Amino acid sequence: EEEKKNMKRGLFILFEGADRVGKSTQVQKLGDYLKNGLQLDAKVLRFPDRTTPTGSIINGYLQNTTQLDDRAIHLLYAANRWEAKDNLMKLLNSGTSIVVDRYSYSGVAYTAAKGIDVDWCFNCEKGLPEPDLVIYLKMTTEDATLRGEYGTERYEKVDFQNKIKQIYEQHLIKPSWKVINANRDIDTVSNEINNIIKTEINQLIDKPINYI
Ligand code: T5A
Ligand code: NA
Repeated sequence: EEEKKNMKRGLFILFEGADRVGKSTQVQKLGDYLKNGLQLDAKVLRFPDRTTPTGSIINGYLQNTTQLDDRAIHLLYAANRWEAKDNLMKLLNSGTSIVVDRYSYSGVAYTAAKGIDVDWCFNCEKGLPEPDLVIYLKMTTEDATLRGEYGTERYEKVDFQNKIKQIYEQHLIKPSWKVINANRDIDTVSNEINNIIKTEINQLIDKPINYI
């Protein structure tokens, strides 16, 4: 049995992007690479976490069985992250890396795309742990709609997806984010991401955990 690398703290790697760009697929692949390729303790997480009480309201909203005011659902998404904060900190401080499927930036992009002020949207995210690395999967909405099961949940409409992309790309992406062309086969995208992690991992874990 190979010995796990002894990490001072875990790494927080986040995947963001509009619907159907391949986030969940790549989150799983990177989780496997961290565990089996780099021999790290790693865990995969997603937001919204639909298994908690706030998550169950969010799930009803996404499946169009519950109607909610735009700001009310926004605050529930944020609460769904705040209730996970202690667990995120525990994992990172105990040396477990986390690969996360959506987080605060999804929260801002999807609510701001409804016409709500970006700064208002960001306020309730302030104080949450900040990811060490954000991977933004980018492709056109037209190509994303060609992928499986598109169009069954609330937000999966072309015009709205284009607005979400616009918020991400004009307001949220920072120079430190890795913007990846997601319109390639799964392994090509995954290999590019693995190489980025392999190259940057040592400098990333030397930094303290920051907060949004
Ligand atoms: N939301 C979320 C908010 O409004 N506020 C918030 O604060 C948060 C956190 C649910 C919704 O909630 C919103 C955003 C969402 O609308 P979710 O549960 O993450 O969020 O959404 P899902 O429907 O699970 O996931 P997505 O639609 O975002 O899809 P992914 O994860 O980007 O894509 P994935 O990997 O599931 O792949 C989609 C399909 O494409 C194929 C896959 O096999 C799958 O069939 N695929 C590829 N095909 C070809 N080439 C590739 N490279 C492919 N990669 C994947
Ligand atoms: Na997903």
